[in-house]
Amino acid sequence: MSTSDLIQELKLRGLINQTSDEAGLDDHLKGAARTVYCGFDPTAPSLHIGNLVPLFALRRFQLHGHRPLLLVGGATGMIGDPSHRSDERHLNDAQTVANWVTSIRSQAEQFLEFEGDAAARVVNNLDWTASMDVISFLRDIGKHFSVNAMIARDSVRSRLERDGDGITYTEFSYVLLQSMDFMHLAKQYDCTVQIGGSDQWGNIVSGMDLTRRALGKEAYALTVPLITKADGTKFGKTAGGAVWLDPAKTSPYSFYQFWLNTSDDDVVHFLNVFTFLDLGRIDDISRLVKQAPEKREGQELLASEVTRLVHGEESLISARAISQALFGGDLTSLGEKELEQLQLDGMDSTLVRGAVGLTAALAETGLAPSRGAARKLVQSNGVQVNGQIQNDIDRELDWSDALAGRFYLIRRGRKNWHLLVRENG
Ligand code: 629
Repeated sequence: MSTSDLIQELKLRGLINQTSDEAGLDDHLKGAARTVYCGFDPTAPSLHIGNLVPLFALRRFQLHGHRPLLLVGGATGMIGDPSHRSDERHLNDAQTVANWVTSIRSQAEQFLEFEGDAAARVVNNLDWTASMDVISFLRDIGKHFSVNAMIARDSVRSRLERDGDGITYTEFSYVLLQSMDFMHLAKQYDCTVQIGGSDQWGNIVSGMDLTRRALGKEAYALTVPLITKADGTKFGKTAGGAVWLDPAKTSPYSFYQFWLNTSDDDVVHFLNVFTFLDLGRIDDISRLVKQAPEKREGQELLASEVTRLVHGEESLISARAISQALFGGDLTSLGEKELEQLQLDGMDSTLVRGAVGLTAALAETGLAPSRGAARKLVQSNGVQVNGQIQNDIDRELDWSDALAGRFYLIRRGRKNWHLLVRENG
């Protein structure tokens, strides 16, 4: 463990977007083990892969001997951060926010160590914000903020200039709460560094200024870049929407597939940002990617590393098993848990009550345009059920030979899949 070369490593990995004072921060981090924090607001029941960038950065600080504070925004989640949002957020009720605090906290915790010299700690800003009275807030915090400077900030200005609903006083006040957090953590835990995504720069710098002014304490800001793809399309989105960390929202199989589908132009960048492989290893891989991109070794390594970090070794093994079974392997090797992952988000699926004829199923699921076309497909050996070619147009799917008793994997041609799932009752 060393506190010495963190900034250098972050730079080489492409993980620094902005710092408040790079040389000063570098000296500061080399001088001693420091306390660093990053905040996550409970705006959904799960984190998504975009959140991994600052979260993994927090872990990198810890691996270099610094103490991470993981902040969950029980208070800020009740208000709504206007940063880089074009419209006002919907306010969630207190119970919803509290539930999301719990789930986000337990997701994020797994990436940090809670024992040893650099033990992490989880904090919730509701603990010091809920008890604050409005007069103290306006006098002690508000007096350090210039409205003139606040309305000049991008996140506020864009909402003031745009036609539409503008911005409410609620969201306008958000930056004061996040700034108060930095000050509180500086006082309470001697926290001197806040990190976050590049969209958090304004909030972080405001907290840094407040901490300096109110406590006379030096503080530092570091942001990681928003991840972009080489082809300019948005990172982290699939046809099904965001890629979530919660396996009940994005299955480990589609999570694994998401990373496996990374382009050759992005794969080395993503290995740097989303894995803890050392830079020498990533260099070796980058040569392989250049020499033999068709082997997709970079993608395989990326998908395996990130899936293992987020879902664990067992889920990685089953994600690989599903992939192999679908791309040429034995479908009967798939167990119920794996088939349920496919049902969740691995392929189109339909719930079926009772027995159904194969040709009817083909037409109803859209695998064939009509019953007639379905019959022709079956007769020409174009259809497989659970990996077996079916050429009997009278084939009944009666669940007697279904996988795990309730799944039929239907395949038309090479690439078109549909899952029939038996409906109970
Ligand atoms: C109180 C709240 C603090 C410090 C931070 C916060 C949360 C912060 C925020 N962050 C985003 C989020 O929670 O809204 N105001 O969704 C999110 N962040 C991770 C990255 C991000 C950012 O958690 O920084 O850029 C996106 O991945 O949007 O005292």
